[in-house]
Amino acid sequence: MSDKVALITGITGQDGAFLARLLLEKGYVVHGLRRHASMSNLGRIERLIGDDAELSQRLTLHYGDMSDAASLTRVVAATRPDEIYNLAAQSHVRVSFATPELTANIDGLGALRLLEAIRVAGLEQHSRYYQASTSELFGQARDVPQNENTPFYPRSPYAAAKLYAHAITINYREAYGLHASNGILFNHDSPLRGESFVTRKVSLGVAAIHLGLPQSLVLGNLDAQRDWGHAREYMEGAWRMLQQPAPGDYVLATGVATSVRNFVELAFAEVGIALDWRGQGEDEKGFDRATGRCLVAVDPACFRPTDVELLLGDASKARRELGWAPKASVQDIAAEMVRADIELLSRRLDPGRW
Ligand code: NDP
Ligand code: GDR
Repeated sequence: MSDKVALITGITGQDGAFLARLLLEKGYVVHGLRRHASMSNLGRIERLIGDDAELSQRLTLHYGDMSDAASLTRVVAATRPDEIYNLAAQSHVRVSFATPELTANIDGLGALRLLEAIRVAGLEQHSRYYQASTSELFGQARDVPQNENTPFYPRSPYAAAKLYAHAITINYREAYGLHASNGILFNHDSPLRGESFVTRKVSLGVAAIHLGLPQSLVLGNLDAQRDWGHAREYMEGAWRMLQQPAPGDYVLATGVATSVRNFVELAFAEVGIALDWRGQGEDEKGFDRATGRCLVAVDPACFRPTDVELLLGDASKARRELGWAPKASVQDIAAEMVRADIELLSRRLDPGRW
């Protein structure tokens, strides 16, 4: 068992919950940054850790915010972490077009504030730092598959903010000798995925339709292709980056691209529904082949001013240096998410049964 101390920002998010569980299972003492919310934002942590008293007793949450340098400085100085994982972000690409300044502040300057907190505490030679970098940096890149040498071409305020965080992480590594690594992670999902991301929107919609709720699925760009892996496996990769003798930047990806349309088909297949697609672009619709009922429609409001059409990663460096390889396929992930949402919605519909 480890006696290390870790600090996770974004611990209440999808990845934060998986990473916290992984580190606690390895024996770490885990500190997490949480922000105040008018409704509890601890659901994911409670789902993964809550019922395990042994793990919970080594987990402490601290109020703080990536926009508040003093709170970060205080938490870093008080906890003196061996490893710091910066997962906190306004992580929704479409929302970043509506809130570009906030996104730059949290996702870009937030990373800088955390890195400075490490310096202020004099921990440059002690703490190892992980930055949640993203395949969105590649954006419109012409080279496919994308790896650590592919030039960046950000296509959203989110990606531009993350580009700053990526660059400043490398600068602190080179300027101050900090063990700081960027994990350039392609999309990774799970039943804990936020409900406004496309995979979860689809799994919730399919579960609702399966349970007979009056629902159809309204989506945007069905042609976009993503390289979808499982969040639990990607957090294992993030941890491995910080166990290396030297810091570095690593792509984590499956090497398989799937269109949004195909993901929708996989999710419906889990409940035995086959789709027929008719129409094109904004008029495209998906019909239940057996009943003719319209189940999927396209709404221009779900499109982005600029989207990323194809992300497909080459994780050979992670495979070689970290011994990391993804196992879950996109089919596995779609099926797991749909099953989990059927259970979740069943419980909501009939709380007395549980
Ligand atoms: P989520 O959106 O699920 O979680 C984001 C986390 O950041 C939440 O804990 C949220 O808190 C927290 N947060 C947001 N704003 C602030 C703030 N101002 N101060 C402190 N905390 C804040 O994201 P994921 O778990 O999916 O992703 C984790 C990280 O990895 C993000 O940085 C994301 O951009 C990046 N990433 C994700 C990928 C993916 O496919 N999932 C791929 C590549 C990169 P709250 O719960 O209170 O909202
Ligand atoms: P992404 O994830 O932008 O890749 O960012 P998202 O699931 O939001 O979109 C993926 C693709 O699906 C298309 N799409 C829709 N997207 C959403 N959210 N809602 C819809 O209704 C819809 N219809 C079609 C999008 O246009 C897009 O092309 C995620 C986040 O986790 C980032 O934080 C992370 O950095 C990247 O993955 C890698």
